[in-house]
Amino acid sequence: MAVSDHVDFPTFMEGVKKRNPHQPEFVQAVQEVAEDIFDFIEDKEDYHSEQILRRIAEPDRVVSFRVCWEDDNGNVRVQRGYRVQNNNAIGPYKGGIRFHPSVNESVLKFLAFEQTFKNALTGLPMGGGKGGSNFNPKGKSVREIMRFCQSFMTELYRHIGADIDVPAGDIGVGGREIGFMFGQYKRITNEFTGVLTGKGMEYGGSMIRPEATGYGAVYFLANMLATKGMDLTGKTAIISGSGNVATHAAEKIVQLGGKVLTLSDSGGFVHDPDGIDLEKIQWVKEHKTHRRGRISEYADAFPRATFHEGKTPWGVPCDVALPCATQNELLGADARTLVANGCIAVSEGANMPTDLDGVHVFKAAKTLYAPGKASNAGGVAVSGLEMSQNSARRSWKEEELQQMLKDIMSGIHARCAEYGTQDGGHIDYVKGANIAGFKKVADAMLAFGVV
Ligand code: NDP
Ligand code: 2IT
Repeated sequence: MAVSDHVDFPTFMEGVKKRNPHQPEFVQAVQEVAEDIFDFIEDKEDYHSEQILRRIAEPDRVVSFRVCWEDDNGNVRVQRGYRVQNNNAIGPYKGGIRFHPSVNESVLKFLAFEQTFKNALTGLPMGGGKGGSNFNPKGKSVREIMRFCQSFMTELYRHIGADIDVPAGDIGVGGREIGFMFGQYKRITNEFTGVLTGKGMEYGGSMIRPEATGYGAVYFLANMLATKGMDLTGKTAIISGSGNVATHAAEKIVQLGGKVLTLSDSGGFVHDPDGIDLEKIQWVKEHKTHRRGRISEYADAFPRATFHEGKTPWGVPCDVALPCATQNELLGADARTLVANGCIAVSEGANMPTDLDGVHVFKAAKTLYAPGKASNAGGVAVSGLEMSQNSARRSWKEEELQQMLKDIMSGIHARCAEYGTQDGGHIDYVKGANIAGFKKVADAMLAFGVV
């Protein structure tokens, strides 16, 4: 690793670890970026003297608050809520809200850090943020979820705004939760503004926002395959997760002629050798969203499929893989298995699903490997378009938005290629995404001086 005039890479990482004790996910996300950025900034004195990387890796602020609510049995429940505002150098803070028992400060700091580079890559004017709570929506009634969302927003509202910070959905937060939170924001402030994205069509939402992350991850995959003269026709795909991102990624794979073999949830994965076609994907969507079912029940509904309890799908031979569930769900050993099985390309729908060991395996094997900050940016990009539509008080047609999403994903691919193309023509998408995202934010920060 190159040595800078100021600190070398190991010393920088030691500092990050020391300042962020017990925050392994955050340290991991910073390391993945710093590995590429240290080489890039070696001969760029401004970035050193202005301590740009160190400043991006220090959130502007972390807000933590108590969220009390009453369950259906009249018990008082106490959760912790957060909003991490990482960086607003190029636009208002922007990023999702996650409700999951695993949420803590480390997870949200890593997500807000990643979001900063991702949002810069989209080419739209959005800074990076993320929020959420350790609230577990599983097993809760709709009224309980509503009361929780209202209580959460009763504190969050003072930290956000259409030109300040614009949250959206993530794990455990979909259109229904956004509706409850928007309703409470509007009630408290008496303002109808585009303060959240992922809204319903009746009150300022954008067409194709629900589909955008999964579809975008497949468009990015198609862009990567095209560099090798290939497309998705006849390709086998394994996908993890069975939520918003996974089901829409599956849908687009099938529409482009591929065959989806797996989906999963935290209980295990299903393998359907016949392929998970559009009808079966629709069944999964309804089963998971409306019936709040488990993916294991897919194997009862479609008996040629098998359920593999407690397992991830990475051992199933495939041409392409899309991790679309959660962070660190694809480890070094899984990456080695995928490479050994001849997997050509990996497009991350989730945020940081591959651990550092896995990232190094894909880089060394020259796999077509897209990090989430590039390949899953379609969701936040359409959120950015929703913000524009809200500001202009208009809405674009579906076909226009579909084309804009495709163009934005091709633009991100081109930005990655610009900074990630190596001798021999192979594109290191991790390096390309890190440098392109960093450069835009860094140059804006240089313009502002020391703030
Ligand atoms: P959903 O809540 O719709 O679905 C999450 C899926 O991942 C479920 O199948 C869930 O299974 C599974 N999952 C969650 N946590 C775990 C875990 N700890 N171990 C195994 N499986 C898990 O979320 P999304 O589809 O929206 O989000 C999925 C990923 O995509 C996340 O990493 C998110 O940050 C990322 N992302 C989402 C965007 C969006 O627009 N929604 C945009 C960009 C990235 P179970 O039901 O068992 O919990
Ligand atoms: O990780 C992400 O990019 C999201 N959860 C979507 C964020 C957004 O503001 O649409």
